[in-house]
Amino acid sequence: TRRLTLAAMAALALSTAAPALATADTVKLRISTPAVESDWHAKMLTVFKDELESAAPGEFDVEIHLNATLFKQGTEPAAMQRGNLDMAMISAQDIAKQIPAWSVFTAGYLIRDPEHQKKVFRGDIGAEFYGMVEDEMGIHILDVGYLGTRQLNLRTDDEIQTPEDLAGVKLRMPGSDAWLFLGTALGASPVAIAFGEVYTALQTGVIDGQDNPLPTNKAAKFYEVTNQIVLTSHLVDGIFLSMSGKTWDGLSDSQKEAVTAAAEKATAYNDENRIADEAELVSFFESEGLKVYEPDREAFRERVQKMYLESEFAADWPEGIVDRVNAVE
Ligand code: KDO
Repeated sequence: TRRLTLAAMAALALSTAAPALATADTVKLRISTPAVESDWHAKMLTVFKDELESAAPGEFDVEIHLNATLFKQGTEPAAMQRGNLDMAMISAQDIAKQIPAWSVFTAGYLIRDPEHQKKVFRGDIGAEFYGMVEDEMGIHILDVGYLGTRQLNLRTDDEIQTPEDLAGVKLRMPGSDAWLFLGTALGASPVAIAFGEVYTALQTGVIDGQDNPLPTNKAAKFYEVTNQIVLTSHLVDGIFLSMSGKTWDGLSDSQKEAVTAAAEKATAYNDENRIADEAELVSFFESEGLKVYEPDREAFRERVQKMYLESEFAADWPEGIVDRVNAVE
């Protein structure tokens, strides 16, 4: 029996030995994002890495680059298309620059909540729209993650009840036409600034405010340099965990399966934590001295929806898409 025990111990030691070493065949996956370390979509990349590297030992080496240190915000799709970057979390606004039909998902007050978002993108509509990205951009979308519901966050003290109250308010938006239009539709004067520069722009008063979901406002510490959060809930935002088609096409079928499964675990982790956080964060911001309140949301909804439907973006939306999205229960 003694010999058996020793053999069992040896087997155990082998199975818990250091992970398989990287070989020449190890696929390196470099991911770039502007996300800050403590935000859920940054943490979900670590979940992705851990899941994938343990599911297929030695086959992948996932390298995560946060804070836009590898590629500037918004340049990730082009980098993946050139084959200079393997993975990123891209926005509908990024995609809309190349595929105008995608601007439908940049419209305020269309997606209703995180559950609606998952159903839309994991159903027929998602298959159709992901197919366009695969065919026209050479980018493979793995899954949608819930980035959160965007709210106004201002350094000014004036109460905001309706879009008219935002007249002349310099509202930072990420830099693209689709994002800037959202700022205009809300009634503000949009200013394009990259995510990494928002804190300083708020601190120095270059802008009057910015919009992001509550968990991001906490993670990026925007509450330190602002006075109020107006719960407009104007965009139920998504982030699409994606891979360069060049990298994707080089994977075996079992590797593709492992990558897809790890991506779904990662977005599930992100969504769960972010939804829980959103339900609790109002009291955190109040304890930091911010005013947090709901404006006349119907006034915002009415104006934003009307402006999108009448916009030049809508001319590129596939026939009937708004009704189809609305019909997803
Ligand atoms: C932002 O710049 O406000 C934004 O929320 C836009 C998103 O599409 C995404 O790029 C996000 O920033 C970054 O991941 C940082 O959280």
